[in-house]
Amino acid sequence: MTLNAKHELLKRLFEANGQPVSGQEIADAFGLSRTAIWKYVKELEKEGYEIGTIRKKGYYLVTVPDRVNEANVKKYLQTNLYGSTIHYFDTCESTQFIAHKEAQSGAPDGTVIISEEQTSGKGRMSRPWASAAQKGIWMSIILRPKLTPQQAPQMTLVAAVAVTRAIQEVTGIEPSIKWPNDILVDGKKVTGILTELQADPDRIKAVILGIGMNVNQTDFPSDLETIATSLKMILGKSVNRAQLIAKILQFLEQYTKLYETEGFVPIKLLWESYSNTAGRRIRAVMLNETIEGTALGISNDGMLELKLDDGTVRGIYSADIELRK
Ligand code: BT5
Repeated sequence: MTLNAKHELLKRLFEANGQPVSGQEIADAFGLSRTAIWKYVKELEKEGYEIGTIRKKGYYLVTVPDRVNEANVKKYLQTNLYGSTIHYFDTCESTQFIAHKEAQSGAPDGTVIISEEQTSGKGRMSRPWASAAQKGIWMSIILRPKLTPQQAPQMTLVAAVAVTRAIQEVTGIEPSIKWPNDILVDGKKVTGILTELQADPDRIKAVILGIGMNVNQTDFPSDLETIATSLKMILGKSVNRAQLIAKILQFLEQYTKLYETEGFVPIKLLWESYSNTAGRRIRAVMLNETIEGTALGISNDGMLELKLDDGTVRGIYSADIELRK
């Protein structure tokens, strides 16, 4: 990944661990004036970095803001493509809305929209999604996978596996996946995934993958108290959101590629190893019916297979699942 002068400045400030960094050296390396570098320093200050100056020596980093802006995320990013373009907002209605618009105007594969806060975050079927400022990861990723529209719903499961792996790697917490789009810890929801599609009948134009992760909340609105949790509430300490975002993007890129090249079976195996659904008695609430039975697992095309009490097996594409005792 090539860094521009601003990212290089930030990188050097981080690496210098509080020691001064020469603005002149960066200016020379990028063929810019010292004033141009000074303008980047001012931009970084606006983004919440506190930067000191020592005459003739340069700039040094005083404090880093807890922000999931482009520079902070890119510090941790280890992908080939995903996250190369990041659009960052302090606040917005929903990153999904922005991602849809960006996708329509031709945003490249792997473009990421991140916001510190959403005022109208949404779940499936336009349910509200609580997105407190600076406490979580509220992001949408524009993907242009080499898949058919029929294969697109399985991207939810690809994303669920990527998110689970990322949480494990960054925090050591072992979440479980509840089909199709919930990531749970101790039975409470820590992440929800929303997969939306722009497609022709035979061709995906874009998958808009929304990921909402509760990271550093210490409380929730009363209607969510019993069903939601955050990584901080589990660990007892704050988690670096930028690092988590970078890890999610890394696993998402890896598993999307795996799905494109090897099909759904390897994803299904990974998914089943993290799932808490298979083998459980569940109630599946769908738009026009509710059925109960034992979850057998998922089929090779991502359907949840449910064995009803009369022995028949039903495949379910989309439902709300209640895990029974
Ligand atoms: C989901 O829907 O779980 C998908 C959530 C996707 C949110 C992301 S954030 C970035 C992107 N931009 C958006 O606007 N959306 C995506 P669903 O399975 O329908 O779950 C919604 C239900 O979860 C709500 O009806 C609440 O009961 C509950 N809920 C709302 N906010 C929550 C939160 N922060 N944590 C846990 N549960 C929540």
